Amino acid sequence: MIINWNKAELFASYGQFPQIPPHDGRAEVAFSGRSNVGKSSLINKLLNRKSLARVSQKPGKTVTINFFTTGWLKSDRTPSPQGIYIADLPGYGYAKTAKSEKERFGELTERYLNADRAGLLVQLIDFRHPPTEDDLMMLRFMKQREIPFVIALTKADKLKKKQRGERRTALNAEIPFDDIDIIEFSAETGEGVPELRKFIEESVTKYEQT
Ligand SMILES: Nc1nc2c(ncn2[C@@H]2O[C@H](COP(=O)(O)OP(=O)(O)OP(=O)(O)O)[C@@H](O)[C@H]2O)c(=O)[nH]1
Ligand SMILES: [Mg+2]
Repeated sequence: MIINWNKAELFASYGQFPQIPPHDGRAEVAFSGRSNVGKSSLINKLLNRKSLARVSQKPGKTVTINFFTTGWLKSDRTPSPQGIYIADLPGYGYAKTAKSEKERFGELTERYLNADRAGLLVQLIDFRHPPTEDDLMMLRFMKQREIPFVIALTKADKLKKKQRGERRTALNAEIPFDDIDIIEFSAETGEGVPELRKFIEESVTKYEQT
């Protein structure tokens, strides 16, 4: 499917457990990662918008799932049949988040994943650091559920070429699976945007064929 990446709008925000909007069969791609890893920045870059997804000054603040859609029907503002949904999942692993908020995060994300909506999950991992235990838990979950995923290594602009090579080598040992798709990404320079868009388009095409 060819996606019009330049027409995205916020579709809905859901923070109040247990609300998750009904799924209407359009393809959906979810973005997950620890708090501050750059999810909202990546989504904005992908959708060619400056501040569609809120980039937080205070990490760990947003315990909501924000849904975006790429393109509406002009007449009544329902998502167009060619449109896909993008789900910005709440960031995890922020130490200062209150316990009640963490529980709500867990419930919301778990409920979302259990609803089996995402045809693809983009797992964001900070290029500079080894994956956290929570990152690995997400990857194992995707594997176990057979949910297709791709890893986006964020903030690539912050690494020198040599460091990049070192981190890529280290990741091979740190991520306990073979044949993982990895895209190096920077919301600062736009590196990785064409690759990620192409990956999503191909994966949505596969999703439509099943
Ligand atoms: N240099 C650089 N900074 C980035 C990049 N992506 C995000 N940032 C910065 O990292 C911080 C967090 O970015 P967000 O996009 O809000 O991260 P998030 O994962 O959505 O965070 P939560 O919503 O709190 O879970 C912001 O200060 C961004 O400007 C990047 O590719 N390069
Ligand atoms: Mg965010």
